[in-house]
Amino acid sequence: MSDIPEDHPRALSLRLRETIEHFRKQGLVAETGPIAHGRGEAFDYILGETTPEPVKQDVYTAAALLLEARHPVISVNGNTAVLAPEALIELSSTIPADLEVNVFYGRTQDRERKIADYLISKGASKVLGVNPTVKVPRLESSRGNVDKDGIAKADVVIVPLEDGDRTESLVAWGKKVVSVDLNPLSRTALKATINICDNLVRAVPLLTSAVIELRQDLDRRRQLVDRCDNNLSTCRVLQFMSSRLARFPFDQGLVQVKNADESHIDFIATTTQSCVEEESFSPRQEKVVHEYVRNRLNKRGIFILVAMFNGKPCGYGDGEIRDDGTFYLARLAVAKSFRGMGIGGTILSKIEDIARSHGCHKIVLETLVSCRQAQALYSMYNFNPEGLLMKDGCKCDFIVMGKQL
Ligand code: PTJ
Repeated sequence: MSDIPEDHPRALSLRLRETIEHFRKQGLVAETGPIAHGRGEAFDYILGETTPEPVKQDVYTAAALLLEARHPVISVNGNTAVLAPEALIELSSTIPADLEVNVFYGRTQDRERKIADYLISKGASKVLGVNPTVKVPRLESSRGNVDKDGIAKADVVIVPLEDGDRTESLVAWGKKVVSVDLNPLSRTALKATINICDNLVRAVPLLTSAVIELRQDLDRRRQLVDRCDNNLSTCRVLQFMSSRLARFPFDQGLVQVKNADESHIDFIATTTQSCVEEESFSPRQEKVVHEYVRNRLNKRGIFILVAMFNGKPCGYGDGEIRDDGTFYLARLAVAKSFRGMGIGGTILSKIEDIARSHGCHKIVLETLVSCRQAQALYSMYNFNPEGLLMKDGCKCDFIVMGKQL
């Protein structure tokens, strides 16, 4: 294999790729094994190549299922065998659970033997699944061939990195399935009793540690098994992924909020005008033209913040401290093409910091009753509706919202 420098930022990932490719040439990994691996890598990027907190809980649930099992078995395919052989062997002796070769592509005794021999060369004492004699009911593919002393008898099966139909058939056969699949939306992940959405190379050692930790803790084990809910786990991991994606502009330092100056007047006036046109601001706000903004800049007690995306203005917030000690947020607007990225919330948080640091006890604002999007944003930031307002000379109703600081 090639020399990947230790300090290469993606050394582990490159090494795993080379491992997959090396063993593909040897016939242990299926021809399409590298494609499956690449799909996993893509999802691992979204996870941040670490095991997220919600997935750690799923690891414990899986460990509890394995410890409560009468006959647990670890199914091993080509990719799995070469990615984490030692870790799988350790897991198998810790639970304890037999290892069983089970492959989908090009299932010949030669391939089964190669994978089993490889695991034995790495320290496994026994590997099932070579020349299996039992068929999983209603599963025609070669995945359906299982060992009479292994998966056929098992009540819990660990199924890492797999295409979907076997998990469904195993569950229909009355078995519990622990899958390890970085794609939380794969059929395997969705149909499993519990999916561990993590890279196999991280998940297996974590699973071994969890098995050790839970071995004596019968109450916790039973509780984990009772509370096992793969749909909830899927939702939590999807939520983790989507919030990680949503944080991207902020993690990358692409968004900054600063005090507005003369150079932002044009942006503020134009954005305000478009908000009036799309009816998220009231027609009265048409008065927020260049001169009006210029007059507010650098005035004591008035704060105009501008959010910058990659150096370009993308939103603003304009408010003032009132004599009664409240902070009145007169306007908050994000330019159309920058919406939905959390920029409004970022400006709002800065406004809150300013209000607090100036001793204000509350932030108040008015927003059009018809502008549900704005109300949803303010509610998310714990603003509560306080009443309705009819403004002179304007036919629009406003909802007053406030947040105690
Ligand atoms: O050795 P065989 O013949 O049994 O074939 C094995 C593969 C993996 C080629 C076969 O099962 C297959 O084609 O699988 P799929 O349908 O591509 O599904 C593999 C799943 O595993 C995908 O959802 C990937 O995202 C996921 N995956 C890939 N690498 C990892 C992973 N999940 C966890 N850890 C990984 N390292």
